Amino acid sequence: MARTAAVAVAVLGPLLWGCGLALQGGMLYPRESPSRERKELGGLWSFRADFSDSRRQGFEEQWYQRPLRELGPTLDMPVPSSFNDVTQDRWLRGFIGWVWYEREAALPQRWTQDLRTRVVLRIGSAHYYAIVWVNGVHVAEHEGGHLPFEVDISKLVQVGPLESCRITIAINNTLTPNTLPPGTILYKTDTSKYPKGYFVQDTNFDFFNYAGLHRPVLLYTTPTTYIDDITVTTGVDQDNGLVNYQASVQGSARFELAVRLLDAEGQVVAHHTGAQGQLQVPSAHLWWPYLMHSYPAYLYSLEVRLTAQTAAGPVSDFYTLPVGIRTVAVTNSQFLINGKPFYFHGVNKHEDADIRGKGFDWPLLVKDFNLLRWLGANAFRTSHYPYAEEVMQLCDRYGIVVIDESPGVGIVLAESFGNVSLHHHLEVMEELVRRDKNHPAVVMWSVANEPASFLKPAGYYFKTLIAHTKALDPYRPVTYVTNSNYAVDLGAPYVDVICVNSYYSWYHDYGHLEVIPLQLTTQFEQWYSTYQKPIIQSEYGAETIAGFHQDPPLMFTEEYQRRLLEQYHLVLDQKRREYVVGELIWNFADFMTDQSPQRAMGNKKGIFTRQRQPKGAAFILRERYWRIANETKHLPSVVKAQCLGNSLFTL
Ligand code: BDP
Repeated sequence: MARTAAVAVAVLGPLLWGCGLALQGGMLYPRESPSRERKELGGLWSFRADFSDSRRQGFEEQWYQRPLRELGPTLDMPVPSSFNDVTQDRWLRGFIGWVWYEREAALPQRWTQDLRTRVVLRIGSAHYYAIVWVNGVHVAEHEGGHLPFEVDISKLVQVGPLESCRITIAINNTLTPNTLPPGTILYKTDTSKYPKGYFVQDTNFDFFNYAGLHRPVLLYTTPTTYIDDITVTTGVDQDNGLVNYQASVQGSARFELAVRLLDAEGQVVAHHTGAQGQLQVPSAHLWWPYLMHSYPAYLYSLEVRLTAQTAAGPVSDFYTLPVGIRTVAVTNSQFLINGKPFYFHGVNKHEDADIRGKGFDWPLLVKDFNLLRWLGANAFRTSHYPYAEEVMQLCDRYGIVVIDESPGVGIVLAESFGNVSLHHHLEVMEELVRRDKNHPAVVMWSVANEPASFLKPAGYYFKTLIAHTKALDPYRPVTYVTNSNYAVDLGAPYVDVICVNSYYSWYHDYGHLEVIPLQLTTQFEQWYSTYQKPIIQSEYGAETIAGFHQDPPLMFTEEYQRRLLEQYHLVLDQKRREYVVGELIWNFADFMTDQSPQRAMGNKKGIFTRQRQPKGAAFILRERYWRIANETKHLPSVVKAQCLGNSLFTL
């Protein structure tokens, strides 16, 4: 973490503070189609961290102008991955400042010669601030480590015979009071204790600030006149499914759009022409959450076909979007999906694993979804930042309901409630809604986790943020997750659902599990009587080191975690019959944090280890979640039988 170097955020300043890139383009997920190709740029990239005192050597020497290897030593760096844990270098593990990634990409001839082809470079996530050059030309900058950005590079690669291009990406992981999440660089100026220029990155969140190219980087093509964005909202009218769509086109004003909706068997069930319209689906199959229906997660395909006249002749573009027909609504005591009460029984997650840190990894992802289904979990929250788009796609396919959270975690300084921060936060919500609006699995936006919502500016901050998010998407409820006291939470009047985190008999009353029922009951009753809104227990849990055992239970043992859960469940079982609409355990799996005396190699509140092996608590939750699913009476009888027999589920 620390290193004797004057990193000087001030020196990085002009690049870091240039807040506010207007949102451009629709950011449809790059899918192959008869008119679109994609080329993954995963694998080994050249890498160098700028260890110079100013951290500006790379800019001074213009490392983007020539291949990185010609300017000094480089490392092989896998992409996607965090860079922190893949080497043996302790300085790189805790590095703060600019790191440089570079690779050559071979380009198919057609891409460089056919001027009716548009070539786009897309970066799934670069944490935190990124600057991109192609063949030494600056093409993009992006602030924010958890959402994709892209740039049209056609002009740079369609310049005569060219077989490859060099992509250079500089990334800075420094967090400031105005970034999301916020952080502070602390300079340790007492020279009797620290060398000159010593600094550390301070944060107010409980996970390791992994950095690098965390998600796929790829090139894709579209025709020069192309479908730029599609927005779908759905409704239900008796037996009819309603699919409202709106498509936008770039590149030409003279175009026609034809839209078809196909069912899961590939049969056309509705069609329409024009840039917007409503498709009616008689006897529609609704998108139901996992364990709420015998055929959950039913997806239709919306095929959009564009034909346009351009100076170069006719052009066609095709894009297919998965669509789930479902409705979401909130009453003062219920969360409704398709008009039926939905109870969130699930987890909070992190993007976190050995070696790769926050790097996207298919085996890990599929394992996590298999564990969720084994557990009988029907929901998770993307604590504490947006997850990879591929995660959202699997949620759609498996019926796992998502509370989609922004990276607004650790907003506790007064400065982080000011206009600069608010402006950036609004922009991040725009990017998040733009990316995830069409996922049926996403049923609620969470704008923040545990902000200092008792501070005076929090009232205005959350009023503005929530109103803006609702204006972007009137079809989903909005919340933020609080650990404040019900009486002083200045943002609570604006949320649709109260999400409360509490750690009874963990962060206080150590060992006194017997006080949980009283304290939890008081918590729920106070919040409900003040706001009359449905409540989700959005976090609860206990640090547990797998393999530690003690009976009677002591803190950190598997027995303590189990008993603590059971005490919570006593109250949840009463209150879920009233106004509590969900429970999400903290956490799905153990995860890495900064080092501190409170953390033994990371946060150990997982019900699975970091390697995804179950602790005792996983079995308690599994039994509970399947039992609750059974009570909803939607579960098909064959699944019920399996559940009651406690056999293995391979749904
Ligand atoms: C909660 C935070 C979460 C922490 C958790 C904990 O929302 O990020 O990891 O506490 O202390 O308050 O384990």
